[in-house]
Amino acid sequence: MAELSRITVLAGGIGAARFLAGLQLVVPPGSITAICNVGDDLEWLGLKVCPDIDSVLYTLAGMEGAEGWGVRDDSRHVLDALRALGAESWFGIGDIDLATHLFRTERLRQGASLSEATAALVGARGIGITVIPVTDDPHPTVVQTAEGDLAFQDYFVRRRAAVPITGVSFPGAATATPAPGVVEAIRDCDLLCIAPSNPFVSISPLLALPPVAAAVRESRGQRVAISPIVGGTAIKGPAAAMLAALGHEVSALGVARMYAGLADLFVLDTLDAALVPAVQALGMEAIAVDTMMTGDEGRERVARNVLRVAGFDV
Ligand code: FO1
Repeated sequence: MAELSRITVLAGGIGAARFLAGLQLVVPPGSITAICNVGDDLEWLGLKVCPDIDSVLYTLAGMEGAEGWGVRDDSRHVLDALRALGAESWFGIGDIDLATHLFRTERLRQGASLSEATAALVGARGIGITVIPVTDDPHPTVVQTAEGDLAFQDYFVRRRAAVPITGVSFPGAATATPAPGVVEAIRDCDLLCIAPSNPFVSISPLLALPPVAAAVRESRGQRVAISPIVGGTAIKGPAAAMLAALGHEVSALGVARMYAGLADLFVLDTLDAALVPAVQALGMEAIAVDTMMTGDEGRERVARNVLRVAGFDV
């Protein structure tokens, strides 16, 4: 069995957060680094909101909301008061969640980078995993639709992902540079996981930074991608609809095609075991295991399954 002292996870929001929560139950949290998407970030009434980073932090702290984002049982007094003032209220910020955005924005205003502000939040929440935004620079995801280009949250929350999409782009990718530690964490790990996150709007924004894609290609770690699509549907979010809209097969195989050359092993759900030979034909190993992360038990089981099939003893 290979030695496992450094695990790096390329992470979007909710799916990645659940996978990381499982991992931290199985290996020492200090051995895990999450590289987080910032393409979903938005400015909300002057505050910097980072939904994917926050989903990861709240989940690792055991305080995530029922939908996987925001804070469990949070109140919305501030949002209600803003609505009464006639302010924009389509983005559902809760009162406890608001403290995170105030804290982060104040740190940024004082001159901290996003990765420094994130590290401060990680420390304050007592989280043992290292969480790094992929970049400290602006790197938004733009969704191209029949109605024109939309910022990600404009598409996803304001328009309820109901506008037909024609593409996704990352206009900041040409100038954004990876945050400190990102390239090293990807290149110098024992295991590099591509979390079960949306390939278009969670993982592609990370890979859109050329040094990040190069580090994935050069990583000395075993590279394992976990399918976010099970039985032709997404566990969470618009991944299946995006695969269809952008001309991909709506299946784990459709996702595997996007990761050909970037992963050594593709993990798919037992429900999709029949796709194993087709994934292997893409030039990577493929193994079907239970990938359903229901409850703490499910998250731990999936983490153990992934580590086991990747050849690590846990
Ligand atoms: N998702 C929604 O569907 N509606 C919301 O009002 C909403 C608010 C929100 C506030 C803070 C936060 O961190 C996440 C929030 N999300 C909301 C989730 C978010 O839009 C997406 O889940 C991610 O960006 C996709 O990974």
